[in-house]
Amino acid sequence: MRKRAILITGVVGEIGQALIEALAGQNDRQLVTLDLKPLPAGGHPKVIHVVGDIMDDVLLSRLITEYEIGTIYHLAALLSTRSEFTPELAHRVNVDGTLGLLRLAAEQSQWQGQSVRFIFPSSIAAYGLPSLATKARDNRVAEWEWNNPTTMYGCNKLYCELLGSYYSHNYKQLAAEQPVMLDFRAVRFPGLISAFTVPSGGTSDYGPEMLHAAAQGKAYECFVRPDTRIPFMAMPDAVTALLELAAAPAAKLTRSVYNVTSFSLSAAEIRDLVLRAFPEAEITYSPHSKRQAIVDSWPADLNDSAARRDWGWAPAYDAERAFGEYLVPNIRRRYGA
Ligand code: AKB
Repeated sequence: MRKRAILITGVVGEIGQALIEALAGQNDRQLVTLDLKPLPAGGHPKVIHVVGDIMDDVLLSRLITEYEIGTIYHLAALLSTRSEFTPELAHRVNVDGTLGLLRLAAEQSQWQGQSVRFIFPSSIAAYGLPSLATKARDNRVAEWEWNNPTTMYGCNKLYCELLGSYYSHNYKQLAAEQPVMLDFRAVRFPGLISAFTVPSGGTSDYGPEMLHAAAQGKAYECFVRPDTRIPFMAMPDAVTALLELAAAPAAKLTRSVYNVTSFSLSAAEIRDLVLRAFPEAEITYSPHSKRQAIVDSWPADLNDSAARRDWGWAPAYDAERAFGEYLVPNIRRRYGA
């Protein structure tokens, strides 16, 4: 008899490390995690970690002979800045990797006779606003607006949302017998800020980088203009969003992709919050025109009313609480600042 399990891909990334702690604390299901890298600090007592590639079909087949996977959190991805240096690799990882897992989840749904739940973090990168004037006018975008990403990562996320919906509702729609469909659910995250990890390869990274640099007494050159505004979220709220969406009754969901957000800040406002905690910090601006253009194409705020209405989404951390109660105290402890 195979053991019921939750599979998390890309677990060594920022979201994965926070998600493991939350799932390990609340679940008696076996957690099976997959990443190209080993788990930091030698592993986690409640987790079976597999070092491997999501593109390795033999490895995935082996996993499903050993475990009956009921939920997949598919976190593995190359982020926006990194993807622009290696767009074809990004496509392979972000799209082909997701496609392989969707197929696996679809086949498992049929085999088990019940839907496998597929939880997918998408991103504000799925949006692409054409100008700063439009960004100022259409300040709080809804899920269906401005789906014109300018980055490979944004294109990948948007397309994978569509693939997820296809595998949920229309997979093999002309086959004689309708298969049991998987249950795909996605959140579009804003920029995420963790007290415990520093992101790499993203374009919203200036927020967390500014704070982590200040706590270490390092000077920081912000790569966007002071007036640049996008939405952000503290990592505990990001984990809550994934868990709540995964737990929501299917009958309540009216969409497969939901915006979620907590607070919108300009780079200057982030700098002010950082300086309030670390008054000696040296933070200057040296905008990088191409990264600036990417962030300028992302919305200033997200309309997350569908998530609030359908599954009770409500962030616990506004900007004051995120910095005052979560980020600054934990970062101070981390760096002994
Ligand atoms: C990135 O900057 O690429 C990510 C994202 C906004 O999805 N943090």
